[in-house]
Amino acid sequence: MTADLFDGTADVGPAEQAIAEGAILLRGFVRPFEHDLLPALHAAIEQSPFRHMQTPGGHQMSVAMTNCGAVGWITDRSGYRYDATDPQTGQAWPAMPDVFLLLARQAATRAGFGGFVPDACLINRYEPGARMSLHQDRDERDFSAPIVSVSLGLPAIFLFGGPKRADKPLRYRLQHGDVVVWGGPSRLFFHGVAPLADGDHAALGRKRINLTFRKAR
Ligand code: MD3
Ligand code: FE
Repeated sequence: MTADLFDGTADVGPAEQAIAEGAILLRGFVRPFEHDLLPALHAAIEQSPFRHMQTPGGHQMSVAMTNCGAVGWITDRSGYRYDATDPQTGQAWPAMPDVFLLLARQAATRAGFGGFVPDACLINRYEPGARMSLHQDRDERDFSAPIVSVSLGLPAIFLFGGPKRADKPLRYRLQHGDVVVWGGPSRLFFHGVAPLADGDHAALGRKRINLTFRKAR
C-alpha cells in the first residue's frame, strides 16, 4: 500500500527544505537508521545518565542532558565548556556509536558539508513543559563545521531567529525522525525550543530527545 492522505503517512511538504542560508531541514532522514539508533541511544544513556545541569547563573535547566563522543558539553556554576570526563560518573563519556556517526555524516554531506567528523554529541531530553531559551552555540572552536540535529519522540516547536538576539524567531515543528543541518551563516543564529506539549510517542513515550552533533575541538 502506498503512503497517502487516508492512512496518515502522506508527506506534508517537501522532504528537504532550506530554512536559511546554510540550514536545511531533512524530514524523516532518520528512518533508515532508526532500528540501530534507538538501542545505541539507550546504551549510551545507561552509561552516562541524563541529569539537569546548573547554569552559571545558578538555575537548573528544565532540559535533562548527557553526551557521547570524545568530549561532552557541560554547564555548571563555573561556566559552559566541553570536557572529556563526565563529571557525574568521573569516567569518559560513552563512545560515539557508529550509527550516530554515520547518520550525522550522511546528513551533513546531503547539506553540502562533506567531511564532517563530529567529536561530540549532546543528548537533550525534554519532558512536557521543558524548554530551551534563545541562545547561540559558541563553545566550539571551529564555526566552519556545521551542527547536525536529530529530533526523536514528541514533536516540538523549534524557534529559529537570526544573528541578533532581537531578531524575531520563525517557528518550525520538528517531528520524530527529522534532521536539520545548521552550517554557513545560520551556524551562529539564535535558536531555542518552546515548552514541550504533553503527548505520548509510540517509541519514546512522554518525551522528546534531541541529538546535536558538533565538532567541538
Ligand atoms: C541552530 N538544542 O543543544 S536543536 C542545543 O532541540 C540546542 O534540543 C535544541 O539548541 C534542541 O544547543 C535545538 C537545533 C539546533 C541546534 C544547534 C544549532 C539549531 C541550531 C546551532 C546553530 C544554529
Ligand atoms: Fe543550541
